[in-house]
Amino acid sequence: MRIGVVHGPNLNLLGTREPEVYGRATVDDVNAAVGALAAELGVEVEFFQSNHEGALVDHVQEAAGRVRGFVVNAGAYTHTSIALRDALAGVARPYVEVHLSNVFARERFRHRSYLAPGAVGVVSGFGAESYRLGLRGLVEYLNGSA
Ligand code: CA2
Repeated sequence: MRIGVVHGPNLNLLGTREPEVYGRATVDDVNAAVGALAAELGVEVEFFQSNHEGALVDHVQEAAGRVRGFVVNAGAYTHTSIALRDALAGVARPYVEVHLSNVFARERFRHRSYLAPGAVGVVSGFGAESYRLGLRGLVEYLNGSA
C-alpha cells in the first residue's frame, strides 16, 4: 500500500519562522517522522510540496494512479481551494486533512475548510504528530478497521 503525503503553500518554510505556531521541525523532519511510522505500519509513502495551487491539483491527479490515499496539509489552500477539493473528489482516493496548528483556535477564516467535507477525517493541532496520526487513521481506514 502506497500513501501520498501532500504539503501545500509555505510549508517549505517550516522550522525557519513562527516556531511558536508551527514548531521547530522542518518539512524534511516531518517527512522523516512520517516515513518512520510508515515503515512500522508496513506502508510506502511518497512526499510532495508545492506553493502552487495548480501544481497541487496536477500532483493529486498524477499520483492517484500510484497511491491508495492521501494525507494532505493544504496550508492556506484548505480555506480557499475549490480546485483542490474537486481534484481530491475527482480521483476518488480517501484522504485525511491534517494541520500542524489547531485551526479552530485561530482566526475565523481558518475555521472553514473546503477539503474537510470530503475527508475521512481531520487532525489539527498536534504539530508534526498530526501527520502521523493522520497516516495511522488513513491506513486503518484503508485496512477496513476504522
Ligand atoms: O496549521 C497548519 O498546518 C496550516 O495548514 C498551516 C498554514 C495555514 O495557512 C493554515 O491555516 C494552517 C500555513 C503554513 C505556513 O507555514 C509556515 C511555516 C513557517 C513559517 C511561515 C509559514
